Amino acid sequence: MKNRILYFLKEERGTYVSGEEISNRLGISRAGVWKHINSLREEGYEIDSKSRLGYMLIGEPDLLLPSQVSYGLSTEVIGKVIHHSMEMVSTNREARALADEGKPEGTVVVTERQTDGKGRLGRTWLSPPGGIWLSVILRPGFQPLHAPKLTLVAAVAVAKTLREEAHLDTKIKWPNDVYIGSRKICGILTEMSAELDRINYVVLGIGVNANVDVAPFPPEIRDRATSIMMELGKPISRVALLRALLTQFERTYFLFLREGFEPIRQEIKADSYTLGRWVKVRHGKKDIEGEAVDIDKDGALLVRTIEGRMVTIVSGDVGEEQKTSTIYNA
Ligand code: BT5
Repeated sequence: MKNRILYFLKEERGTYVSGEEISNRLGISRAGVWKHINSLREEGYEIDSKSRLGYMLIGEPDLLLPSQVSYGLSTEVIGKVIHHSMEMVSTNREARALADEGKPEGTVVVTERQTDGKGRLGRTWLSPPGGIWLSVILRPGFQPLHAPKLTLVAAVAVAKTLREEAHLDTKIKWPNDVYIGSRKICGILTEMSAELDRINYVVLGIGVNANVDVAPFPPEIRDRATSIMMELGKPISRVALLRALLTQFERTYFLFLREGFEPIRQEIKADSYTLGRWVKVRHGKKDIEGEAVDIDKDGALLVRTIEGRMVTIVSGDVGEEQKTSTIYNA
């Protein structure tokens, strides 16, 4: 009901709406209207009230509140239910707990800051206020071995969203990052609960440095990180961006479910940061060095080594290497 009152005020923005009109339109008591208006004010909405005129929405909080994000969101599955709180340890952790309780596909968890945001392999993801830190619960019907492709599906969706909404020249760094130039603007962490031949759920965690200042980050991270605000020189509407991201993610996810990985693969190849570069990848216990030449039909990275051997990298960290001319000519 609270959201219906909010949406009513949004539609009538710029004019006062009487308590009586709201109560008639939505079928609740005047006291009920007043109670919900106060609760909206507590969330940070500025609602003016004038004794004979009624209520007018004059300011909205810059928070990723479900009431804000859901307004005008036209997805079918993704983000139909959004869990939000001002602070979480990690949205992936929260989403896994919700998925264990049986929450459906498309459930989104989002927060303003994480106190222990997770990267891959136990690494830390710095998550101050201003970013978009979210996780999506997915329950795909395919075999667990296909799950890693979802990281790439998400990367395509993020890259496209930042290109369309913020006009940034995004590139996908295999397997889980989105870059602007040589700096990371987004990282993705995919976690799964599965049996041998069946996925229980996948939690897809996406961290986008939206209105984040990376200056306070430790130098080794700061020098390789950027944010939308830093690229544009001004903050962006995080609510609009999250809405666009959920919409784009659903489109890309549905495309993947319908047509398989090939269209996703083509998008990654077209916007790849990694392909064509000289890379060093940890492969089992060894480091493989060579040129990243292709993404295969399963989303794996193909690296051609100095000896001309083709190595398929299924997962791992890709570091860039300076290709020295002596090695190259050897
Ligand atoms: C990732 O790991 O890039 C996955 C990050 C996923 C974060 C999201 S936020 C919502 C959801 N909930 C979570 O708890 N996590 C997910 P990885 O490829 O391992 O990269 C981690 C490395 O990125 C760190 O070791 C730092 O070097 C760097 N890093 C940390 N915070 C960063 C930031 N905010 N921006 C850019 N780089 C960062």
